[in-house]
Amino acid sequence: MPDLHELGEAIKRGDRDTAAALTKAAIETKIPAQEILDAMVGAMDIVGQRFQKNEIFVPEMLIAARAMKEAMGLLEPILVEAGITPVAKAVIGTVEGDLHDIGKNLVAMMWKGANFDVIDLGTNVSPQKFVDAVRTNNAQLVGLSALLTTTMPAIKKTVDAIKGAGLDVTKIVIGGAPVTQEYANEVGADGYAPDAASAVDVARSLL
Ligand code: B1M
Repeated sequence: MPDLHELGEAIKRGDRDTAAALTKAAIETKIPAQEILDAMVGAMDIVGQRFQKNEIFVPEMLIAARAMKEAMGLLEPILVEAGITPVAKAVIGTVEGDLHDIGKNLVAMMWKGANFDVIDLGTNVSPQKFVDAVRTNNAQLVGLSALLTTTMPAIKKTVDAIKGAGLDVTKIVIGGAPVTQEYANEVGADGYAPDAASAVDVARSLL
């Protein structure tokens, strides 16, 4: 009988091969998809908490997220079959003029780890492209990342464009090195997260 605790441990230490093998075995032995998913999401929650406490750093979080991604790839068809849907649909991107994507990718991975369906628009994303993606995908959540003081105003433009398009039900979370809670308040964003792990907590609290 495959051990879901071991699956969680493999994800936490970023052991992709073991995570994939245990996921396959769990699927083959007909462990309910929801139980497998809960073990994975629980493991990523712990990874996030360790990151927040500075017990682990970006590289460890990245390899854990990659192991999670690999295992999720195997589980996804089973979740679809079982009618288990992601808890939310999220659109994420780095704002216009900004090419930094490492932090944004980390947030996208952690959101996927929390069982959000994430549409990643990449970098240098215009306000209109965010609006179009939110509308097309009926997204409940938007993540805006900015790493430059010179691109912070693009956060405000994007928030204004999304709210101005009548998409007020969509919650907007912002982050990035120069971004603060005060700035989030000033531009009317719904939430601010200082790091990728907190971005999960903030998103869950808004949804
Ligand atoms: Co650039 N860069 N860069 N850069 N770069 C910084 C940001 C800078 C601080 C370096 C410095 O001068 N000390 C500085 C910005 C200064 C400022 O504006 N205050 C800077 C500059 C000036 C520039 C250029 C203008 C340089 C030039 O060409 N003259 C240029 C701009 C290009 C552009 O975007 N138009 C530029 C270019 C680049 C590279 C392309 C070479 C490369 C980016 C590669 C890539 O991303 N694919 C790069 C890099 C790597 C950096 C540094 C070294 C590292 C950034 C990084 O990835 N950090 C950075 C200096 C530094 O931070 N030490 C620097 C790791 C990452 C995990 O952290 O992205 O902060 P971070 O994400 C964090 C949090 O911020 C948060 O979660 C993550 C952690 O969990 N977070 C969110 C991020 N997004 C979030 C979204 C959320 C929530 C949380 O919700 C949606």
